[in-house]
Amino acid sequence: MKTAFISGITGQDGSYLAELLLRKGYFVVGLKRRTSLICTERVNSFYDNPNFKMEYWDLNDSSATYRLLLKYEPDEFYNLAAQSHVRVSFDVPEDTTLGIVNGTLRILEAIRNVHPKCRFYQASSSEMYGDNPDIPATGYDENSRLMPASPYACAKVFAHNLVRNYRTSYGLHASSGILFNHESPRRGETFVTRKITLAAANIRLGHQDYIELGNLSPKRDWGHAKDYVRAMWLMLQQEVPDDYVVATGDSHSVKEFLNDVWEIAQLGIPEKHLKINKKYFRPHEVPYLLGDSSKARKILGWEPKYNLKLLAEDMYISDFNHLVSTKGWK
Ligand code: NAP
Ligand code: G4F
Repeated sequence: MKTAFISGITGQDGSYLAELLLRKGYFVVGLKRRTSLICTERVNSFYDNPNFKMEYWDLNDSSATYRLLLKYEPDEFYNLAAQSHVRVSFDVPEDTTLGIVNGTLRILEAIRNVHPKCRFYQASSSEMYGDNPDIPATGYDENSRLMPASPYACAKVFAHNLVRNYRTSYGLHASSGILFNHESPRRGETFVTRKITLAAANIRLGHQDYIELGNLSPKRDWGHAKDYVRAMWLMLQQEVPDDYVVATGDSHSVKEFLNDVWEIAQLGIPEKHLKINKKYFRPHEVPYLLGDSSKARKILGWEPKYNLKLLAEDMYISDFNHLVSTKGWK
């Protein structure tokens, strides 16, 4: 039986990846930082699975990384932990950057020193392309120039480079997935897609009057997290480690996503329930993201199953049903 470590187990991707690996017969060790509330909502569905174990760990603690690597000798390590909110990274730049940069370095060093057979996955991000004005018509690929536009993205570029450096210098099986935005019903409530689907469900049920948003023009290549965790696993099954872009190849503005959700919720025009609030604008915006995942499609055989419409429906229906069942609203 293979053993996999997942840091960021309580996050959106960590929970979907754990479910995938458990279905594939892995023993999964979920690495969780200490929080004042236990916050295990996303892992409750598999918490009692005998092939799952949760361990306390933190990006800022090397000793825990060494101790757990020696205890479990995992085959694979998926590093998904991060302060992952771009806007928040402008407010807490040190915490965001130190966690992503030093946290990734700590894991790579520990693997190199005590368990070099362990395969490593790094959660790199399309945010690394930033405001690069030279977007190829088919989208950014693995060789496109990185021009990060936030503390979060700068840190992800540093960690991304570290992974390539450790792969070359020490022969580690270390790969980075440059994942474009991916969403789901488990998406954090302050990311724009989830904020929109949750607001639509609340408005539809008569418990919210309007939604406050920031800049509606930026375009994103949005996919479904369930599709994207499959790509992570595929990367670590390859004989040769490498970096891969994972994206749908389709980009839409925040306004288009808002329109789609309002249509699904049958709420009429969004302007009836919309207020623009400057506080949600960023000091430095990433205007347009489109990914070219030809390499992942060719080498990993990866294909997304969800398009934007299916994604929006899945998120809205889940939010609507959850409000009805937990609050008793009709
Ligand atoms: P998420 O829902 O925000 O989850 C982040 C996870 O990291 C949570 O489990 C969080 O724990 C944990 N974490 C944060 N700081 C930590 C620390 N100091 N020590 C240990 N754990 C810590 O993010 P996600 O959407 O699942 O994304 C997973 C990874 O992919 C992240 O690295 C993100 O930057 C990257 N990424 C995401 C996307 C996307 O569109 N979703 C795209 C590209 C890359 P708590 O639950 O305690 O907060
Ligand atoms: O949903 P967002 O906060 O996601 P963002 O900034 O693209 O970052 C996400 O995707 C990255 C991959 O490219 C990940 F690396 C990162 O960890 C994260 O998962 O914002 C999307 C867009 C932005 O242009 C933002 O300015 O939506 C715009 N927006 C407009 N109003 C808003 C809002 N974003 C948020 N969060 N909240 C708003 O009210």
